[in-house]
Amino acid sequence: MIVQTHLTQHNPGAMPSRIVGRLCQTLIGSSSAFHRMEPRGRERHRRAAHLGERTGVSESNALQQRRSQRAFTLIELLVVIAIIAILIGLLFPAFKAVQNQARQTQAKNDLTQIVNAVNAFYTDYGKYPIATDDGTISNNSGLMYTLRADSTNANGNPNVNNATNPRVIVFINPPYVKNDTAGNRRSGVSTTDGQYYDPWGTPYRIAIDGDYNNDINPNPYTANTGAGPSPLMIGVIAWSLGKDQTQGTNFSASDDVISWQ
Ligand SMILES: [Ca+2]
Ligand SMILES: [Ca+2]
Repeated sequence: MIVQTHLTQHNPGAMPSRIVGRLCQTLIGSSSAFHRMEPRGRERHRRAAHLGERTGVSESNALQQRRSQRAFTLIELLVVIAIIAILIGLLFPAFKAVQNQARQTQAKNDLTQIVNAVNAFYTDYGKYPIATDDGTISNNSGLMYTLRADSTNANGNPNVNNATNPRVIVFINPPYVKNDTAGNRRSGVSTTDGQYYDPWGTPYRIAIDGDYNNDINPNPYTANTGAGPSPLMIGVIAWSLGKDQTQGTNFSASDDVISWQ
């Protein structure tokens, strides 16, 4: 319309209306083509954006689908927890059994060291380190002070001023207990009471042939129940009351650990 008005203003009546119409058509057509071509970049951008939106939506859906496929349901989670609980229930007793076996092995090793220390003392001094008979030594602190060459003036230590071990020979060197409070002493010597404790918290028992007739009489266990005859033809024995911290009678039925087997 603008073009038509313009042409009319400059040469009114000189040009037939058909030509004017064609010119207008041409110019308007060119103008339309121009307008169609000019925003082609924007059109592409819009289409790309639209396509991108669609792609984004489809990707989001696929992601959600994958997540829903990968996620655990509550039932599956409960089943997994139940299986883990059953496995722990099965393995825990086995773990405790292994732990107890390790403690028995440690107790056996400690008992062997005690017996060897007493025999070594006998070899060095020609007598046993403590005045005793064949009876059970329940409180081993005096014996341990002597064998450890510890002259501490405490707990009725017979080795004060190295009285019972004048050559100050260390025959045994056990570790100290980690927790030196009543009921918590394990696997070592207490500086509080001087006793040597087993892995379950009971002082090791010891018997020495204090009457020097080459036997321990009687055997602390019923004869021929797994701990030998009675009397025992041995100079020194030591034993642990085991996990139940109680002296057994029938050795095979007890959980005790002994040095002479
Ligand atoms: Ca004897
Ligand atoms: Ca026992």
